[in-house]
Amino acid sequence: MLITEINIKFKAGNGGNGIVSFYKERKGPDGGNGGKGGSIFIASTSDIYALSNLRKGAKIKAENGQHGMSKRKAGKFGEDLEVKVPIGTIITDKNSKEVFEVTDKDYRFLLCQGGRGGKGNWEYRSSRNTTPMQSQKGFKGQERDLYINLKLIADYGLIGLPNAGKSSLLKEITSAKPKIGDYPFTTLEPNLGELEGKIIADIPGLIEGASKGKGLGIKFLKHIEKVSLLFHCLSCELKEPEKSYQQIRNELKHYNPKLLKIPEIILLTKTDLKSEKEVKLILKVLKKLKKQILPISIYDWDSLEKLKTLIS
Ligand SMILES: Nc1nc2c(ncn2[C@@H]2O[C@H](COP(=O)(O)OP(=O)(O)OP(=O)(O)O)[C@@H](O)[C@H]2O)c(=O)[nH]1
Ligand SMILES: [Mg+2]
Repeated sequence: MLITEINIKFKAGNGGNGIVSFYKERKGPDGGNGGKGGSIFIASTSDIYALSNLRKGAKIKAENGQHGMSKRKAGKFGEDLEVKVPIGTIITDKNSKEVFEVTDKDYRFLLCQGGRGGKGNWEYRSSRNTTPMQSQKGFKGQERDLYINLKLIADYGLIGLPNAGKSSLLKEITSAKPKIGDYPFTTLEPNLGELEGKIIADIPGLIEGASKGKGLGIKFLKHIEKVSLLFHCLSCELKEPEKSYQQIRNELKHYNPKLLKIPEIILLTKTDLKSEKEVKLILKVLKKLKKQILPISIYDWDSLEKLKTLIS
């Protein structure tokens, strides 16, 4: 499942305590320092599903540093933790109101600083005090209460009537795992997939009257307002493909006439259900629309490859 919003707490590791210890027969202090606690770093990834590795309401903790040891041995450092979040993630510290925006692919920064280790009594030795009984506790690791929000802006949009095969295409060309069903309105929320760094949005099916609230309505069209290319899916099963096409265009127009200006390619889907001759006939009818048309089927590898080249 694609997670785009999560509240979560992060805590860097505490520093280990310094200790009080002496060489045999009290010949001087030898208490070592505590180890530094692990820090938490944020790094970017192009995997838009990365936030699903974080559990809602959980606390992500880096390892604590170990306490110091005798013979001036310092405690082991706690291991740093790297948390990957998708590019486009905005992290807000709910208390300090600091905002971190993960903008590009090589982004890495320190979010929570690990606590310093405390000093062992060896550090407190002096000519006046050769047997210091003092040591220092480790410092607390930095803690943050965060709101993480992923703002995805799709580059491409898949639209069309319910059951046109939009989600099936998204599933074939990206690693997204949308629900597929042989009934209308299988998709209730937009699905997003990624292909070579480009985000493709598959939105719930539109029907005539969607702009008046029919079906699931047009509220999801906001997800495709900024795309650079629309794929309008038209199934070979349609009796009047041209009419169905115009109906959808009409709904787009009602929502925002600017949507009609977005470059568009028609995907004539499910071509495997028809003979070559029948497909040619449909293409002939659709030619009048003067649009680029790609006949496609999830069972036709070549056609899927063609779609991928249109995207990358
Ligand atoms: N034969 C064949 N069936 C397909 C093809 N693509 C999709 N289907 C089937 O068509 C049905 C609808 O597919 P979906 O991908 O869920 O369609 P959708 O456009 O996302 O539908 P909504 O989410 O309801 O708008 C499913 O039963 C799919 O298995 C295809 O290329 N060939
Ligand atoms: Mg769907």
